[in-house]
Amino acid sequence: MQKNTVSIDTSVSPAKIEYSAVFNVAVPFIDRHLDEGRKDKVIIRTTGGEEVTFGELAERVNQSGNVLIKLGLHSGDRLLMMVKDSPEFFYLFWGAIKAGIVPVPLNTLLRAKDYAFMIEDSGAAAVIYSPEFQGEVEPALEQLTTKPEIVLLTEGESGCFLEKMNSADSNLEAAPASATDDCFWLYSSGTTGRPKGAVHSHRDMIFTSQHYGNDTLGVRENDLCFSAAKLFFAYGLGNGMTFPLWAGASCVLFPARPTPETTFEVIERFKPTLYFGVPTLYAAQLQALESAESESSTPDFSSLRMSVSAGEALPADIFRRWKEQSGTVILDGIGSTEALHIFISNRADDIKAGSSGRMVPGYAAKIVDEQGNEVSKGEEGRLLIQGDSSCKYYWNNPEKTAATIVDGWLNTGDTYHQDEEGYYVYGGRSDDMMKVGGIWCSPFEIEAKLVEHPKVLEAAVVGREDDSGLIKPEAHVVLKAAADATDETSVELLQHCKKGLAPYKYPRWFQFPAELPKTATGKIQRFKLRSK
Ligand code: 3UK
Repeated sequence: MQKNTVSIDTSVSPAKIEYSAVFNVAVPFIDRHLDEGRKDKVIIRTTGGEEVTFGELAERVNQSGNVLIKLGLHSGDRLLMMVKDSPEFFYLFWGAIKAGIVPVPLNTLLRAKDYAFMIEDSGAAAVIYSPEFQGEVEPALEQLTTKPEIVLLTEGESGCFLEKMNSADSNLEAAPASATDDCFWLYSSGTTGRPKGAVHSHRDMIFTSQHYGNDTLGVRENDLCFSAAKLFFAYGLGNGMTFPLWAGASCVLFPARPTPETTFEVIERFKPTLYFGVPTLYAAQLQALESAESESSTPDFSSLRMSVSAGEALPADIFRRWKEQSGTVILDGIGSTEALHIFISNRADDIKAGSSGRMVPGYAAKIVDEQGNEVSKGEEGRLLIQGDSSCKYYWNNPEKTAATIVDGWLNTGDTYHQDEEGYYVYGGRSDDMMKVGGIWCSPFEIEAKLVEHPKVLEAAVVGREDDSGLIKPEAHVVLKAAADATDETSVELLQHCKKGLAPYKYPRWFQFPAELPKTATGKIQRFKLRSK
């Protein structure tokens, strides 16, 4: 048997990571724990009351890999997963990787049209989904002329994936790969709304888990991680799965929608040590905490040693209020799907509220002007980063790959500057994309939906700050008949958007101008509509 090892030298900073020539990342993430004596330790707890030990996980991953092979999947085939946060997410993801199959977890908030595109774009050989998402996945499959060979529910009917796993062999040899071979993909939204499959290698999850998970957050065996951000999101995938796995720690999985009430319940019941949220959720949680009748209704946050935020910039005011309410600091850090996780971050011993912090060890950054020259300290420019967790390319999209990965540097599309103390400060997107609740939201997609409405002539959507300083979509709509500019029309348009778009994408405000600002060539000037 060829050896499959990774060695980490932590006596240097950043830690030096070396891989054997033959390397499958499922071995150090899953099987290593058996050799290190964690067979009976619980890795996964669920709000449904399930507990999975490292020993059971290793067996289930093998069974899952064996089912995928028996279903006819081959090395390099794509397995699209619309799967809720649950143990089977782990089984499918790692079973695929161990068997040489490429898992592609998808955002479970998307609509049939989005899934149809991704199934086609990825050339998926298999689609496996939780029954909760049947209502969007099945119409997507119906729209396609060529369907994936394998379409299965995870659970809930005879012949489902979990049932097949029960009778599968629980031994599986890891498929031979290398540290830089394609391992898994994550779809990232583009400015035109057409998502791009970011292809990640075997080494990428090790790089993020070691440099950010272990070395920046200090995740250790006695930690319990709770990520309100779901596993399909690169942020949640690290927080809720790869960091606890890498450190031999544990996680708690919660499949439903995170709200202030539900997240507080999970914190009280499971007593996590690390909590991961996004700014919008922190804002909603604070509103609930600050309007609570008495102190006795404040949840018990004493188990938390730290909170973490990413996805969009965390306003300094939210940092301050959360510390007051929960007693913990929030570490804000910027990450991306392409970089896989956070590459600039605050640290427990080095925080500047309102900034993204400093470089995570192992990553490099430069801030450049339009010509690609580095700007001087304090000046704004485009942020480029480098690190061994960066995706190799976008599937089926050489133009976007060439525009995003230039000479080994990843163009984040973000404007940044470094302040006099060296902290990185976010200055906005270099394009028109918005982050809403930590998830990408393309103005073009909402505009396209609005113009479908019979009363609408044209529309422009921009980000506008709400009362908490967080960005939400605002629609500027030119109506066919000026007399329709009423509250009733706003309600109608709102219903129309909610029906056809992912739930976080509807406009929160409607304006009815007589016309939209445009360039000579007819391009809408969104920057002129943004609130000053
Ligand atoms: C923005 C931030 C300011 C920024 C992500 C943590 O968000 C993640 O990935 P996405 O691909 O979006 C990436 C873009 O989101 N952004 C993210 N975090 C911050 N802006 N401050 C922040 N702290 O525009 C970036 O380019 O959805 C976050 C870990 C993994 C991730 N994928």
